[in-house]
Amino acid sequence: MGLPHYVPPFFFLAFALVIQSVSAARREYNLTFTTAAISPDCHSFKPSTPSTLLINGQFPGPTIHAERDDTLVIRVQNRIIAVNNEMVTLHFHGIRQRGTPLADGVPFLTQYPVSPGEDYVHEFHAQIQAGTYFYHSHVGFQGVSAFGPLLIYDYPEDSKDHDGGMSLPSSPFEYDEERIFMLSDWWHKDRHAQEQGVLSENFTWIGEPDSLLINGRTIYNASFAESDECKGYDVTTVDYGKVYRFRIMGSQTLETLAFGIGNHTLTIIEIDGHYIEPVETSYLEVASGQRYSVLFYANQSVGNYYVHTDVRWRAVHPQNGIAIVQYSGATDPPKNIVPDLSQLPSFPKEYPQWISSQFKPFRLSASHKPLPLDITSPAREVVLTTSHISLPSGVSVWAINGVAYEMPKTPILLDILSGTRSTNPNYTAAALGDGYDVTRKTYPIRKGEFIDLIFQNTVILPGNCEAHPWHIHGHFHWEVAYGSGMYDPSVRPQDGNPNVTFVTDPFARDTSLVYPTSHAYFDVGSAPVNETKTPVGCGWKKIRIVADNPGVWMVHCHITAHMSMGMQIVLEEAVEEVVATVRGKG
Ligand SMILES: *[C@@H]1O[C@H](CO)[C@@H](O)[C@H](O)[C@H]1NC(C)=O
Ligand SMILES: *[C@@H]1O[C@H](CO)[C@@H](O)[C@H](O)[C@H]1NC(C)=O
Ligand SMILES: *[C@@H]1O[C@H](CO)[C@@H](O)[C@H](O)[C@H]1NC(C)=O
Ligand SMILES: *[C@@H]1O[C@H](CO)[C@@H](O)[C@H](O)[C@H]1NC(C)=O
Ligand SMILES: *[C@@H]1O[C@H](CO)[C@@H](O)[C@H](O)[C@H]1NC(C)=O
Ligand SMILES: *[C@@H]1O[C@H](CO)[C@@H](O)[C@H](O)[C@H]1NC(C)=O
Ligand SMILES: *[C@@H]1O[C@H](CO)[C@@H](O)[C@H](O)[C@H]1NC(C)=O
Ligand SMILES: *[C@@H]1O[C@H](CO)[C@@H](O)[C@H](O)[C@H]1NC(C)=O
Ligand SMILES: [Cu+2]
Repeated sequence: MGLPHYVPPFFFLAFALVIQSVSAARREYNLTFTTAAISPDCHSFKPSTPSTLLINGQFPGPTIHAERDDTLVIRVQNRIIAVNNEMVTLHFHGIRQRGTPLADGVPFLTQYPVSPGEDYVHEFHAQIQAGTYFYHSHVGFQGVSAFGPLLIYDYPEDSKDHDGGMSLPSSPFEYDEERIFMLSDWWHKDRHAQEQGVLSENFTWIGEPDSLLINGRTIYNASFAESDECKGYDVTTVDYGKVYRFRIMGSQTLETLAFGIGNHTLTIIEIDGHYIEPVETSYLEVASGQRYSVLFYANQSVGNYYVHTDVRWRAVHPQNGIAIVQYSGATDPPKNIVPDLSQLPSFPKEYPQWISSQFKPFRLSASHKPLPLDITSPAREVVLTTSHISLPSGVSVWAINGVAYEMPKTPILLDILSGTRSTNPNYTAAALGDGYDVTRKTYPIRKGEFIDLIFQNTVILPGNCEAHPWHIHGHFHWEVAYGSGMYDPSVRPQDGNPNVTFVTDPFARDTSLVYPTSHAYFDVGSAPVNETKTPVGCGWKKIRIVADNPGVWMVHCHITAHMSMGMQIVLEEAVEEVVATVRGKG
């Protein structure tokens, strides 16, 4: 079982020919929202009203499986019975929705949110995408529990027996079985109160999570574990000698998490739905919205091993992000096991860019282009400078180029389709300015344009700079450059500036973490300082997209509280083609 462990290219090509003849399926799922009072970490806290959202009665929600040529028909059903008439949507995170912007699930952008008793049907095609995705609510703080896995398989054969014993011919890597690890964060606080707090004139931060959950479970305190209600730690079983594809999903709403498994290395093969050249690592960094697939070689002695997740780039560390990988034949650990924290995998701080500089897109051969992009093409740059500011009213916002997002009164996409919104923005004027159209309240982008978005972290001192995971709807993107301090467009690769890294062979993904490169919470040497009230640049990342998907697409920080506080923009893309695109599909 040496590395890299993948099938030779000729095998892959032979397979590619075979799959051409396989016909696509229509896969229907009903995803039904209800509420319950649950305690996934076995703590005595339960919200006073049963406000935790479940999907099909489960937390996390059920796994959606599809092959990439399939059409998914997903009926979202709001069956919440509560006094406050709570509305919902579902977003299919990482799915490009080419030609199907109505299926993207963003409230007041692509649809009205779904009221209790109502349904909304999403219909879309995965097209050339295959990999690890997830779905989550895009309303308020619902995503803390309203989420579940969405897996798109390359080949029809893959999804037949994903939990069984057969060898899966999943391109281009070989493995026996697969397992899911959904990470999330959990508070002993009422979700509605948290949401009101961050939007209030009397700003109250949501606080740091009390627990870190793996597949919706942990034990906050071993003394609570005895109760019948407590499900204990999540246990993943493996057989000695097999190779597994572990899919790790960043379904948490705040933290950037490290993830590791005791006494085992992980070989990364997929990032956000794109294969990379295998990279062996002792741990992963998973920001909110990011996903990884790793190969896991069950080649250690038969026993139980800790799975560990912990907070990165913020100051508070719940000591309970724990689960267990159990080899068949090992003795069951006691339910109320008190973990020896010194035995957990530890996570060094490889500051600031983790090991992403080692990631290269997967190539079948030297000449194979994994993605249709000439990275040397010039692109229009749009700098998105973000800062946390307190308005005179007392409301605290995260603004982008001085503007905090406000939800439109009616969904922009529906206004385009009904003809009540103009479909001829002045692209030239937007491009001459900072990209923002103040009348439309969007960033219009022209069909076919190459756009570089620069996410610029700033801090207004006294304060701390933070890590922000940026997610783009309707697209994947390439991370083409990053650096510390303030972005300087005049710096070129040949300048050898140590503060800037240009990525020569970028990999694609859909959620990129922009690191705080100074004045950060953990950076006790330099924070907080207070010499100025002018924003200070503290890190940036440049990502590239190609405008090939007419629609209206959210670009936002995937930290739910930041997003609620305004850290989102809308790309209004090839708007003159949206009506024909949507009608053409419908
Ligand atoms: C999904 O819900 C619809 C509407 O309630 C119902 O007609 C259909 O039978 C359900 N399908 C499944 C697979 O449960
Ligand atoms: C604002 O918050 C403080 C501290 O939590 C509280 O004492 C005060 O009553 C709140 N004021 C309003 C107007 O809600
Ligand atoms: C766990 O709960 C017990 C009993 O309530 C308490 O004595 C102990 O301090 C708690 N431990 C932690 C780490 O909270
Ligand atoms: C796993 O690693 C820990 C820490 O390095 C070590 O103490 C322990 O003996 C190892 N366990 C096994 C089963 O190899
Ligand atoms: C287990 O597999 C890993 C990954 O392939 C490898 O690095 C390691 O040497 C193997 N260990 C044993 C004991 O075979
Ligand atoms: C679009 O904006 C450009 C630049 O401001 C301006 O020259 C042009 O007249 C505008 N076009 C229309 C149709 O308003
Ligand atoms: C890099 O950043 C440091 C710290 O801000 C600064 O002192 C230095 O001048 C920068 N180097 C270049 C070449 O810009
Ligand atoms: C920043 O402000 C705090 C409180 O006003 C003060 O105690 C501290 O000395 C200041 N730090 C610097 C570096 O000026
Ligand atoms: Cu999202």
